[in-house]
Amino acid sequence: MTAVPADRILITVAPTGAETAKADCPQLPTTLEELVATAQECQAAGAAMIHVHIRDDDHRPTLDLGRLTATVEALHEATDLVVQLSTGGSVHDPLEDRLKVLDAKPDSCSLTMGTTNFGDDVFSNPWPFVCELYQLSQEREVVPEFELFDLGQVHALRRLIDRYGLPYGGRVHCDLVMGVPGGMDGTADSLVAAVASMPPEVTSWSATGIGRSTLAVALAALSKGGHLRVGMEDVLTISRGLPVESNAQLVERAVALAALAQRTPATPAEARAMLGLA
Ligand code: KMH
Ligand code: ZN
Repeated sequence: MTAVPADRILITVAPTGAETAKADCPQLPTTLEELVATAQECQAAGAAMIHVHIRDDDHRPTLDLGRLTATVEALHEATDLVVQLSTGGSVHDPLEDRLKVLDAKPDSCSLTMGTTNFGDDVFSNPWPFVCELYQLSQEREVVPEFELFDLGQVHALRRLIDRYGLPYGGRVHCDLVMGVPGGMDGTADSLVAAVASMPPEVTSWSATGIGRSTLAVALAALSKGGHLRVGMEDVLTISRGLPVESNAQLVERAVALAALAQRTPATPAEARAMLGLA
């Protein structure tokens, strides 16, 4: 198994998301070709994992299983990135469709630990759904990334592990998603509180700050020794009023910030070892 030096930072890119319209942001990768090109650029820039939402021919969010399967295969073929499919989808996706995402055979899947108000919408993750998705990930040998939008969800992770044991691969990787209107705010104080509440089984965690909280969260995560998720799912400006040009630009900035903290981007092989995939 690949040894992972202590200074390594896992950079995950979340290039698309389900919330932004292509018409509002033409540089958002919404076709398979754009996604693969983005993935290659982001790997070259220092990303080791990709968190994937896909779109249909009209650029609208979809959980179509054929498309998801083709996307996983194309990303595996064109890159070495750890491929993580979103099971969160969009706020409109039915829970049954979200469970079927695992049929596309990703390396990893996101798994949100509870229901969150999400702007004016509700991102629904009832406890029985969380348990079912978790058990399915164990059965299908998919490594979950636990998405934590608030402190209650950090405690729910403790409860999940107590009840069902460790994930496939034996590692526990979390991602703090901060600054969503309805979830915990994107501040250093909230990040410190969330990290302090994590169960002892957690082996790695990253953080991402939505919108204007991006830099505050990234800097706090680096200060606490965490990993980073960046990408146009989470932020569309590189500085006040200046649109992001590409996902690779956000990865490059994460690499530069990490370098200031004397951290080196993990390779995809190191990321696999970190996540229990190797
Ligand atoms: N699109 C959000 C409603 C995930 O990918 O698992 C949910 C989300 C989380 O993005
Ligand atoms: Zn997502």
